[in-house]
Amino acid sequence: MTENRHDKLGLSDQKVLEMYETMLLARRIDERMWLLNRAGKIAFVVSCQGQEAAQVGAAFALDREKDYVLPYYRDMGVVLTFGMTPKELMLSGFAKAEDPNSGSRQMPGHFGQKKNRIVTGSSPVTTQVPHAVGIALAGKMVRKNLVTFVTFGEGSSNQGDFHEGANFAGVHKLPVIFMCENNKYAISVPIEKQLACEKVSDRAIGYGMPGVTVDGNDPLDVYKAVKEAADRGRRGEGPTLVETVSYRLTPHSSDDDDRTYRAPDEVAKAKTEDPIITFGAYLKETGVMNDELENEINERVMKLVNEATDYAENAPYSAPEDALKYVYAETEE
Ligand SMILES: Cc1ncc(C[n+]2csc(CCOP(=O)(O)OP(=O)(O)O)c2C)c(N)n1
Ligand SMILES: [Mg+2]
Repeated sequence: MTENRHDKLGLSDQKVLEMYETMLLARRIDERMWLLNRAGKIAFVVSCQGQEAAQVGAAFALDREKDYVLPYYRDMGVVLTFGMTPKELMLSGFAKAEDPNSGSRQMPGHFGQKKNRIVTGSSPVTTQVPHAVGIALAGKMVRKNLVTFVTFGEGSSNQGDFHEGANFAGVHKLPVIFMCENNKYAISVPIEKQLACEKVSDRAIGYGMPGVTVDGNDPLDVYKAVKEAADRGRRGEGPTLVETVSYRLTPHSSDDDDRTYRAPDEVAKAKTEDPIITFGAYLKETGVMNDELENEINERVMKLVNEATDYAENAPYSAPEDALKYVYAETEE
């Protein structure tokens, strides 16, 4: 029998099943979006596939009532955990008026929802990092005891925004969790052409914070690291850099052909470590899930995905004149 690791982390069987269901939901929404894209129904997809364990494991370690998340475009697992619904994600995919992220102005993947403290990001990568640092500073000034959680790819860890944000957070001991989702590629550029140091987490020491690298295919490993980082932040001890190592299982986006820069057997090998499969196997080996429960979860997830697809496909587009809104304050005639 596989050792029960979640118990030791204070996670009940119910909680790890919720984690698994959220990971599966993210995966199935993403897969549906690809089908819709190839069918010509939605314009663009940028995937979470392969990173669900890192995203869901991390988000479960945060306080969903008060912490702020500043996700990057792949973080479907983070935003689902923080309360965005499959319908809302599909509305964004179909670019419909009711999309809460941007009212259909932004491309999918630009997550933002005030009521769930999901802070919207910009298309230039890594701009969310200094935003997270600023919100952590504000939270500290008003003594909210909140932490901010910001994610970015390993390629993005080369941007100035990361270094400036990390430095400021380190100097001022701000409660920020910097989580780098290392998926081994920045579009076509492999990791060895992106970094001269061995690990992204090696960069932490330069900013006076701890840096850890964990298995991004294991939601429990990620949960543990992010929980420790959140506790540290709330105790006033400052930021932490967490690097989760996984693999991007899809092309960079629906507009990319990854066969031009990586070998099919490399992708096939990564698929054997797919976190949906390995975490599902862990739950079975520890007796938390059986075939019957797995089928039940699958059916529940597919029902949500189907309902979300139908709802969003039939929802109205924005009125053309709506494009003129939210740039300047509106005045009375
Ligand atoms: C400042 C900036 N430069 C370039 C781009 C184009 N771009 C979008 S995603 C991306 C790759 C980012 O790689 P990584 O940070 O590893 O994230 P991943 O997509 O692998 O999750 C690039 C270069 C951009 N959006 N912003
Ligand atoms: Mg990457």
